[in-house]
Amino acid sequence: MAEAAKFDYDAIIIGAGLTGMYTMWKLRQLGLSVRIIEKNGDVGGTWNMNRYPGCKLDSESYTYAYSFLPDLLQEWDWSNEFASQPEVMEFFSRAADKMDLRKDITFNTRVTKAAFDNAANSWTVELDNAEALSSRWLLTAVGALSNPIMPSFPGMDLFRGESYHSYYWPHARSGFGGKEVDFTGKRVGVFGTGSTGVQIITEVGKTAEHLTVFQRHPNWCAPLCNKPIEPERMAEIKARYNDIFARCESTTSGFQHDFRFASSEGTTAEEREAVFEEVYNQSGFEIWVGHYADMFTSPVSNGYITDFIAKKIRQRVKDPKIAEKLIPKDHGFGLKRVPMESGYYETYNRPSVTLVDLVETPVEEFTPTGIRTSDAFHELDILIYATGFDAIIGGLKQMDIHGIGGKTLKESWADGPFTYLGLQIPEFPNLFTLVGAHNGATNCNIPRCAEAQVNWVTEMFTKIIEQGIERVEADEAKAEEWTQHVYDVAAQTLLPTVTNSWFWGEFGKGPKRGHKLLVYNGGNPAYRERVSKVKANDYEGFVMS
Ligand code: NA7
Repeated sequence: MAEAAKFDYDAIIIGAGLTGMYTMWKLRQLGLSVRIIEKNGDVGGTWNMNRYPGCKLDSESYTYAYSFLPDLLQEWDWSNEFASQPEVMEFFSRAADKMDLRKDITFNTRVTKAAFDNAANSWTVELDNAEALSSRWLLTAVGALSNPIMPSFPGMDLFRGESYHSYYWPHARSGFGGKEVDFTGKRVGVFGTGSTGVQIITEVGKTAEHLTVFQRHPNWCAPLCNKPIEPERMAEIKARYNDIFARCESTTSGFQHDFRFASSEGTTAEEREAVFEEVYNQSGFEIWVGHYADMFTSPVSNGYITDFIAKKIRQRVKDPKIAEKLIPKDHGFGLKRVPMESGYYETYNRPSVTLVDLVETPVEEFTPTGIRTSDAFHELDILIYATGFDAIIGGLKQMDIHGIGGKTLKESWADGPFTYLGLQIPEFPNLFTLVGAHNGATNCNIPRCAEAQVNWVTEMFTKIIEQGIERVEADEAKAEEWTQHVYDVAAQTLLPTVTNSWFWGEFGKGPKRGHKLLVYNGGNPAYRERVSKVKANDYEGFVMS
């Protein structure tokens, strides 16, 4: 496709994380001219940014690797079942070298605006360096968790100690300071007890003079059971990579783990106890997606595993009052992302660790030396915010995106995400939202489902190139049907009973304001089947011209 004369590029990709990198490689192979615009200083997305202490995979390392670089897979030895951030970053950095990607990436540059030209069937993206670039196709690969949020408390700016958000952890390449943060002899405060906070709290608790955890809601956490990968095991993994990836392709969430039983109905308490005990001591997400599938649909079944995990927390935390504060009362196990932990609960047995329940004793104000809650003053040297992200749609919201007739994405999504297969938005032709809202790759072991998605989209590009197609647009009725399907699937589960998690966003105005699900939870095989059918029906629902 030699449209470079008409436009700056055939395709512009936003984001050089795992998805954007692979997309560039695939589109290049089709002969397209491609540029990635990346807001940060290197490739790797999430793994380039989240350099906080304790940051590691909750997916088995070897299931998280790129499957399409066999040489790299064979030369790479994973140190642990669940690799830490530096190792994951190094893997994807080396992958970028192998694919020779960096020469076509504009780093440290944000897309501020993207506008569709209805006459030319093209996109113009404006960058924060005042440059503007045009392309026929625009693909966003901005990440599901790339737009961090900070809380707002009275007097926050007064605090004179060090403050860090987990996402903007200082490191040399990012320009956020390039230093190691030393907690020795320091009084540290942490906000946030999601997956990130749980990893940070466990690690910082080991060295800080004092650690104060400011908890709003506890989460149900379960043991990661990480361990080193010995050379013989690594050799065996290398020999089995194809089988491992095939297994992940077939499972509900793209992990090796999958449900053993459809239902817990008819089981005895002893049988369930034995199953739960086994999966609790097994590594990774087996505890979440490896036993009774109906824990996501039946309150009774969900109650069984919830009670089991509560019992474990009570066993592991010595002070019964602290244990009760760490047990969620507002949702069942697994209905939010389960933080995987390596000694998290035992952290609260250290005399140097204080748990502050912000529901009981809210923050009143920040001062230069610490935080006053309703019942105490906490002196602090360092504050860490593990307060999460404007998830799934935050990366797109950051940009001013205009479709046909100048319609903004904000207008289109005023009442919630509106997409076809999570991949295209009606009235925003030639725009593909990879691993985005309502998309089968977002609630999954990301590299596995992202690769499948990129493969699917680039197969569509083969057709586009062969047939000289200049415009691809989601059919509105099909998008309505898909959006409803996403909600209908969720309505069959217990997921809508817990809307205060990053799976959900708030939309609408006035009395109509409410939570809308941001992810598709029909599972990996169902999504794959759906998109295969769409392809077999000549990309039904994608209007091509
Ligand atoms: P999460 O899972 O969204 O967790 C954010 C945490 O921050 C959560 O415990 C929140 O409590 C807490 N939070 C947010 N705002 C506040 C304020 N104002 N005060 C106190 N506490 C607050 O983000 P993570 O970074 O942990 O994990 C994101 C994903 O990254 C994770 O699921 C993995 O897939 C990787 P809340 O529960 O809202 O009361």
